[in-house]
Amino acid sequence: MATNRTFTMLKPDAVEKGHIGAILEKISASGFRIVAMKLTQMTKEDAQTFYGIHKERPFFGELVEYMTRGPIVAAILEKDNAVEDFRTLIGATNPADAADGTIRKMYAASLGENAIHGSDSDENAAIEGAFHFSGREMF
Ligand code: DAT
Ligand code: MG
Repeated sequence: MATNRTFTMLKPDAVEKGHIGAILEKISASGFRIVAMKLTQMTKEDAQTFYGIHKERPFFGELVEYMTRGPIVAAILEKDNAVEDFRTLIGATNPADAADGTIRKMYAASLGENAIHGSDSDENAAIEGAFHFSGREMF
């Protein structure tokens, strides 16, 4: 995958609250092109694998429960400097620390339920995108 791509998930809380449209509008208005997208639900095994880096953390069980409790929107996005610019757009992990106008500030309830994922490096963007999509699902 090219390094001008990132991977995102609109997490179960954002989908439950009906924020898909508003969040996608903000992503598009910020200059990201949607390369791949689907409504899907992660299994426990999917979430354990996806968040494997956090498996020793005390919140891991809660994180897996949350991420599997309902549908998510998974997407690959393209823009110059995609990874960094998207992390800026979503804001800090804890919405209490997120800047005004960021997606987490606007739509996230708490640190544990923070509405949206954004890859933290080009390498992880490629791994995470490939976890959810095959080559022929990417446009
Ligand atoms: P980010 O999603 O900003 O990359 P991360 O990779 O450190 O943050 O953590 C992944 C997710 O795990 C995060 O979006 C929410 C949850 N999480 C992180 N730290 C947490 C904590 N201290 N308590 C509860 N959930 C936490
Ligand atoms: Mg992370």
